[in-house]
Amino acid sequence: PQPILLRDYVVPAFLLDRVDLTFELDETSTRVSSRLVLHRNPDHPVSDADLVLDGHELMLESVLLDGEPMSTDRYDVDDESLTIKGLGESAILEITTRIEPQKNTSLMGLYKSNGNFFTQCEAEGFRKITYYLDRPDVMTRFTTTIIADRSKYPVLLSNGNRVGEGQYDRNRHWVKWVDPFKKPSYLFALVAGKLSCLQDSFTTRSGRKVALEIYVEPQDLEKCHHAMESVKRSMKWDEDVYGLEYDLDSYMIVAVSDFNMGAMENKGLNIFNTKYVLARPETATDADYMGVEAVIAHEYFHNWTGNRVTCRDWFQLSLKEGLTVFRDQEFTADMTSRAVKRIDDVRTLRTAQFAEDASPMAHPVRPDSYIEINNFYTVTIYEKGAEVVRMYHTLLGAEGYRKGIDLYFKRHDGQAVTCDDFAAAMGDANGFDFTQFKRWYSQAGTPVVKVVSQFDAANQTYTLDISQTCPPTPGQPEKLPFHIPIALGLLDAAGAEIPLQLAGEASLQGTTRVLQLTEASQRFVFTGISAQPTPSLLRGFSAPVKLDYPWTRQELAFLMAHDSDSFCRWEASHTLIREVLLELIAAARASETLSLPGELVDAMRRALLDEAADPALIALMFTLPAETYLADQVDEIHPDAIRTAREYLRVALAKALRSEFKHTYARFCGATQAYRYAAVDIAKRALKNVCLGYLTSLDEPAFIELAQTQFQQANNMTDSQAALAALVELPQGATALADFANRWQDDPLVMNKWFTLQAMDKRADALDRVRALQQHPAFQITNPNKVYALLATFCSSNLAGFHRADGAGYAFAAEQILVLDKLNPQVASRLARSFNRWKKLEPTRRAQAKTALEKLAAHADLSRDVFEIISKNLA
Ligand code: BAL
Ligand code: ZN
Repeated sequence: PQPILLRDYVVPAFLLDRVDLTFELDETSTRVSSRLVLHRNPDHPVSDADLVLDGHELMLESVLLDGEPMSTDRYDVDDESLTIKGLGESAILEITTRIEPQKNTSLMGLYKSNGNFFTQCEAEGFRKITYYLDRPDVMTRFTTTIIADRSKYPVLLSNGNRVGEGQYDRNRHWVKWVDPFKKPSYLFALVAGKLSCLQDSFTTRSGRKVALEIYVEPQDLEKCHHAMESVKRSMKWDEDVYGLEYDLDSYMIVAVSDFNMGAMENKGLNIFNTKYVLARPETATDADYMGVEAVIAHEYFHNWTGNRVTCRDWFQLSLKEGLTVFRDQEFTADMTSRAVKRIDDVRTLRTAQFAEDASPMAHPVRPDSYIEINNFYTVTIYEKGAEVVRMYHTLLGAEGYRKGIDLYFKRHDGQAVTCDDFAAAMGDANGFDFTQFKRWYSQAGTPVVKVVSQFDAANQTYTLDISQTCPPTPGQPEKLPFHIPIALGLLDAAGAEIPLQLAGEASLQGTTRVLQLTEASQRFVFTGISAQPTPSLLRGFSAPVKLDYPWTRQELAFLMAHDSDSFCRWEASHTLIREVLLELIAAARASETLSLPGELVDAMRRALLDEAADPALIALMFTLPAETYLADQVDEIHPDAIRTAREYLRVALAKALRSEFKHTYARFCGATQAYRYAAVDIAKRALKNVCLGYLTSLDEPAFIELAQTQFQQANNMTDSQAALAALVELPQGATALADFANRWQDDPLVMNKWFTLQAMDKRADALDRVRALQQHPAFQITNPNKVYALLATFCSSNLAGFHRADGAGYAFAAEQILVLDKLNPQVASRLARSFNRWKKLEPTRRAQAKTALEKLAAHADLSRDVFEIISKNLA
C-alpha cells in the first residue's frame, strides 16, 4: 500500500448541496438508496475532472443521473470507488447499493451488535455504507429515512431532528430525520433496535429546552444516571467556560458493547462504547465513573470543536482531537481535583505518548503521511495535541486563549479547516506570533530541556541556563528549536515562595513565572536572590518535554514537602522513585544485592503521615511507575531486571512503612461506607487501597485476611477490584477470582476487569493463563473490549510476561494478530503495536521479536492497518 501525503492535498472536484438517504434494514441484506445533489467545485484545478466516489465492499444495484438510468459505460466500479465520467456543472445522482451489516466484523460502516444496528463512520466508514465523497471537507445537509421491522427494531435513530414517522406493509415502520447542520460523512450515524431510553432535559442559557435521551439495552437502563448527570454538567460547563450552547432540539447517546473506540461524536447522535456510559457503584470503579464523565464531556464538546468546525483533511485530526481533549481535561479538573487530574494526564502522556514518540511509530501532531488513517488515532494526536492546546493557554493566559477561541468560531463556523487556521485565530486575536510555536505540529519526538543553575551570592543573582534538544525520529533526523513555555518558581530555605524579578525588569512579578524558551539555549537571570534557592521547574507540567536537572535527593525530598505547586510536589516524589528504581534495575542486572535508600523511606513516611495533605495526592506518590515506563528510561530493556527492581521496591517500602500503611488503611477504611462519587471520597478510597496493596505484598496472614474481608464486604467495585488485585497472585487468589466470575459472569464490563487483572499476572506462567482465558465463555475475540482487556493488556502492559526470553509471547501475539486481522483490522493493529519497543530489547529478545515481525510481514494479505505498523517497525 502507498502512503497518502499531506502535501498532495487537493480540494474536492465536486461539492454536495444535499444528500437524501433511505435505509431498508433487513436480516440478510440492507438496501441503501442515496440521492446526491452535486455541483463542480470552482476551486478545483481540473475543470472537467471525473467524479470519484469512495466505496468499499458495496454491491451496486443501480445508478441514475438526473432521473435516467446511466449506461454502464459512463461509470467504472472497483473495490475502492465508483468513477463517473463526463458530468456537467451540476448533477443529481441516485445510487442504490446493497450491504451485509450482519457479516461486518470490522465494526466500521453499518454493523450489528446483539441484534441491533449501529454505525461507525469516522474516519472512512461511510464508504462501506454507500458511494460518497467520503472526506471531511465535503460538508452537506443530510436527510435520512430508515425503514425496518417494527417488532425487531422499534427504535430508529439518525442525526438531527425527527420530522416524520409512519407504517409500511409487512409490519414495517419508518422514521425520517433531518439534520439542519452541514456535516461531513464521518459524522453520519444510524441506530436501529430494541433499546430502552432514559429521558431528561436541559434548558440552555438562552432558554431553549433540549431533550436528552440515553439509549441502552433494557437490562442496562438503571446504569445510565451518572452518564445523564455528566451530560448536563458538560452542557452547563461549555456555556460557562466557552460560551457555547447546544444547537439541536435533542441530544442522543446510544451505548453499544461492540465498538472499536471509546465513543463517537456523530451530530446529535453520539454512539458510545458501553464502558463509557454504564455505571453503578457495584459494577464501576471510581476510575470508571471518571471515565464516563470525561468521555461524555469529550463527545459533547466535539459538537463545536469537531462538528461545527471540522477538519479539512485527516492530517488535521489533532485540530479537533487535541482541542477537545484539552477541553475535557479542563472540565474534569473543574469537576474533580485539578491537581490529581493533571498528574493523571501527565502519567498517561509519559507512559504512552513519550513511548510512542520514541518508537518506530513516532509521528508529529500533524503527520505528513499515513498508510491507514485509523492508525493515527494515537496518544500523539490526542494527548500531545491537548498539550499543544494547553501551551496556547499557558502562553496567552485564560483571557487571551478565550479571545482566540472566539475568533476561531467567528471565522470558521460551518467550515472544514486546518491547524494553521487555529494558530492564526489564536495569534490574530492576541497579536502573538505563533510561527515558531507551530513546530509542535510538524516535528515529532519529545524535546529534552536541560537546566543548569547557578547562585551568585555576591551579586544576589540566580541564573538558569536552559537548553533544548530533540532526538531524531523516523524521517526527521534534525529538529529546529521549539517554542517552550517553562513555568517555574523558586523556594527559599523555609520552603516559602520567592517573589521573582528577571534582570532588566523594573519590579517583582509574582512567584510563578512562565519563561519562553525559543532558542537552542538561553540564559535567564533572576535578581534580588539573597540565598541559594531550590528551583521548582516545569510547574503544572507546562510543556510536554523531558526535564534534565541534577536534583539531589535532599532537594527532591524538600520539594515533596514544600512546593506550593501540587504537580511539582508529586513530580519530586516521582523523580526520586524513578532515580532509585533506575539504580535498582542496574543492580538487578548486575545480580547485586538490592537496598532501599533511607532518604526515600524518610520522604515517603513524611508524605504518608501528612494528615493535611490530599489523600489522592499521597496515593499517587505511592503509585510506582509502570514497568513499561521504566522500560522507556533505560538504554537496553531487560524485562526481568525491571520487574525484580520494581517488586523489590514495593515490598521494601511495605516493610519499611508497615505500621504507617496499617495506620493509614485503618484511618480510611470505614470513611466511605455509603458510596458517593465525590472527589473527597475517591481520594480516601484511593489511598486506602494503595495501602492495602503494599500491606498484602508482605504476605502476612493478617493482611491477606484484611484483603479478603474487604473483597467480601465491599459495597462498591473500587474496593472490590482493589482487594481482588491484592489477592490475585496469592494462593487465596484462585477462590477470589472464582467468586468474582461467579457473581459477575453476566456483566461484560465487569468481566473485562477480571480478564485485565489476570493479564497483568506477574507469575511466570502468565502466558499460559492468558491462553486458557481465551477459552472462557465470557471471552469473545470479536468484541474489542475483550481483546483490549485480555490480549492487549498482556502484550502491551505485562512487560516481563510478554517479553519472555523464549519468544513465546511474540509468537502468541503474531498468531492473534493474524486471526484478528481477518475480523477487525483496527483491533489487530492495536495489538501489533505491542512490538513498538522491540529495537531497545536486550539482544536475545530483540532477535526473537524480529523473527516474529518478519514472519508477520511475510503474509501478503495483511490489512493496511497491520501492514503499516509492522513495516514501520521493521524499517
Ligand atoms: N472522533 C473519534 C472519537 C473521539 O475522539 O471522540
Ligand atoms: Zn474526540
